[in-house]
Amino acid sequence: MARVITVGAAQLGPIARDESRASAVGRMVALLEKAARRGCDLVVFPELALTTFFPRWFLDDQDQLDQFYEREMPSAATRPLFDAARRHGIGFYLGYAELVEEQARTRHFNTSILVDGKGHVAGKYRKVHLPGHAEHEPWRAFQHLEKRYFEPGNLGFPVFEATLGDSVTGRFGMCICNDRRWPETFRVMGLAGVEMVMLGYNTPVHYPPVPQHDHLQDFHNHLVMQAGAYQNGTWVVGVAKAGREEGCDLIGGSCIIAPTGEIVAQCTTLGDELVVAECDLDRCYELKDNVFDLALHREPHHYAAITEVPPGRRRPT
Ligand code: ING
Repeated sequence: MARVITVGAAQLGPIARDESRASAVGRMVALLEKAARRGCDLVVFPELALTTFFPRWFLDDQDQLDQFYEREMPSAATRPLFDAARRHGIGFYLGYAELVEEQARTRHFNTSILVDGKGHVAGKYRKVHLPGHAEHEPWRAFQHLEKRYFEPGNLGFPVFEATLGDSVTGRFGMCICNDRRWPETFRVMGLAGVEMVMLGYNTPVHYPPVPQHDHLQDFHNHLVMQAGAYQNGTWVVGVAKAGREEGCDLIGGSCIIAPTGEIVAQCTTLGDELVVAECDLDRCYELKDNVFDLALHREPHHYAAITEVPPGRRRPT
């Protein structure tokens, strides 16, 4: 019996700086209801899906900044999304800014969770690769202060067994935005046998350090996700926060990618949009058991350089 789950990529258009969480949640509930009508078992939402992409501004008032983070999940504001998902028996991926007290200090992460069809948090991930910069750089048309507002994730790249839809159990992994540009992200999960990687992204068209690449953003977006899917024999679902958000153009291109690397469904607008595909998790093994049989073909004793930490980049303890 093939293990098929019906997956929805639920792209969001812009979220205004002063837009309430209730509004963003309402938009996601509407997409989830549409996904239910189309028989979805799982819905993937974008990175930082509850607020505008606030790292685009230099904010030095910590209280003002902390307004963009969630202290609990679900909260009163996000409960309607959890309730709608449970009502329909649909699992979902949600990206949000997490503020948490851990090891006796306040920590800030760019986080995603996988919630199963019963409304339980089946897995959590914290963004490892933080792009951008940590100090105000006024030369930029807009800032990208993820290195200031978040710390690198401390959960690694876990792969979770979860049961979705008509009792289909699969191996699910998550990453967030810039993580998708690093092959190590997909390979670590590939080595853990991942069958579907979910990720959200907020990707500006304009990349201030190298503006001559602006026209390549959509190409690079699909290039890295299709490569990650094919080279690890996994489904990949990538979902954008898209459109002109507070004057900053974000790419769309949300899509569902098969383990062969083929895009099987893709959004064509820059607004709230749902695309759906039936994903047969067993198709992963067309790759995992053949061209990318990692146990049979890899030669790890030649790869040590990949995990060496360059001097001066000692991991924080
Ligand atoms: N955004 C962008 C991303 O990695 C970026 C940052 C854009 C990096 C373009 C390099 C090139 O898609 C986030 N949020 O990581």
